[in-house]
Amino acid sequence: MTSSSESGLSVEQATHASLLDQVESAERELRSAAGRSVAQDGDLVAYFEALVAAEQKVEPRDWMPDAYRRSLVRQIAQHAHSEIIGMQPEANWISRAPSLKRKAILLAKVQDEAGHGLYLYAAAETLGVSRADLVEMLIEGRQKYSSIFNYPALTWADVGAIGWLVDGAAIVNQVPLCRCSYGPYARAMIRICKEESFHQRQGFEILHTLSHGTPRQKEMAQDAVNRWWYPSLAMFGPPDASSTHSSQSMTWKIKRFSNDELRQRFVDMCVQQAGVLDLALPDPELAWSPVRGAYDYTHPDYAELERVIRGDGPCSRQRIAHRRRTHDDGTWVREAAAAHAAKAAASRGTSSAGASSSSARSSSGPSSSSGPSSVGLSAAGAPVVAGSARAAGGVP
Ligand code: BYC
Repeated sequence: MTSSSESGLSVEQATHASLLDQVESAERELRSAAGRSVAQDGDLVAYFEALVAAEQKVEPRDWMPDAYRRSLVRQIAQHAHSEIIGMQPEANWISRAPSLKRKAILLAKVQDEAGHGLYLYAAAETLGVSRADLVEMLIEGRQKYSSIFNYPALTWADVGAIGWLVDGAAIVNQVPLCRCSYGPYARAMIRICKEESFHQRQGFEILHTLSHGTPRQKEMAQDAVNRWWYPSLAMFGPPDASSTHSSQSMTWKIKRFSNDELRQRFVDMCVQQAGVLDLALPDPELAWSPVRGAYDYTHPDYAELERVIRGDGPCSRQRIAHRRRTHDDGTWVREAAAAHAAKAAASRGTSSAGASSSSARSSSGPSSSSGPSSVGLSAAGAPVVAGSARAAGGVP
């Protein structure tokens, strides 16, 4: 007979394998798109539209409409900020993890999130913005990050619920982004999704252990799921009718599915997994609809989402204050890295003037007609060629 633990993980493993299959298929598409089958006849707009229509990737060297560039910078920057701010609720538990093994796993997970932030800032930089400017905009509240990270992680079970629900929602949202029309973002997403799927598994495993432990542990797991369920549903954004960017983003193939489509996908996935966890989802309206072939469910409170997005979430001020403090604490590291880069450039006999003038770079991106050509210094001091796909790492 299969133990409940084995059967629990096998259901989760099946979902994990299917998500990874989708990521791998997106990776194959990316490689074949690198071959480019669209002819360029000089008409830049027509060429851009043909690339997108033919499922080819738009690369930093290509002409692109200003609005496409702006929308990508907006989304990728918000995404990068979310990864970095998202380290806070879980990092809070590193020193209180219940065993050395749990601590090592959580430490690795939080470090992964920092890495995801870096891939994404690098992808944004290929659009002609600098990471330093983006970080500044986050700290000044001029750019957003995901609403979910404004909720507190109150118990160890929250670390499980964050992994299962928050990383689960992130994967459902991000796997389609592996097929985004902008090459550097799609490539970054492939690496991120591969790692993210393990994050979700570790959360599931924490909750499975707790829900099959003592009555007090099970109660703690249920309480965490109760508190994280609706904020996780809200991560997918406002309902389609009030989503300002979806339609244009879908035409440009930045987004592949609407907010409500992805939210539904997430609900359907969680119902099955909650059964295996032997935990209830806190929604009395949850019921299979044979007509729709999906679960009916109660939507999150979108007025609350709006408030949290505006900066009025339970931990909003604390999150930004902490980010500002750590940014200030890191000033000497950035200065040391910049000084080292300048010294290295000088010893190679080249001028370091361009490398130290991050503020001289345009923060609005290069002109859409000429395409990106700026070279600058990232916040970590590494030279960044805005036109280089390599800045976003990975695949051709
Ligand atoms: N929170 O027109 P809409 C992670 C904003 S990190 C805050 O539907 P769009 C992880 C939206 O930006 C998870 N703001 O927008 C890390 C827009 O405002 P602006 C982050 C939200 O772009 C660590 C306005 O509302 N994932 O995975 O079409 C540990 C109207 O919305 C939210 C990503 O960033 C929200 N929940 O769709 C664990 C994925 N929802 O810009 C896990 C990439 C909406 O006009 N991003 N807004 O001022 C996306 O897929 C899309 O940007 C969204 C929103 C689905 C989030």
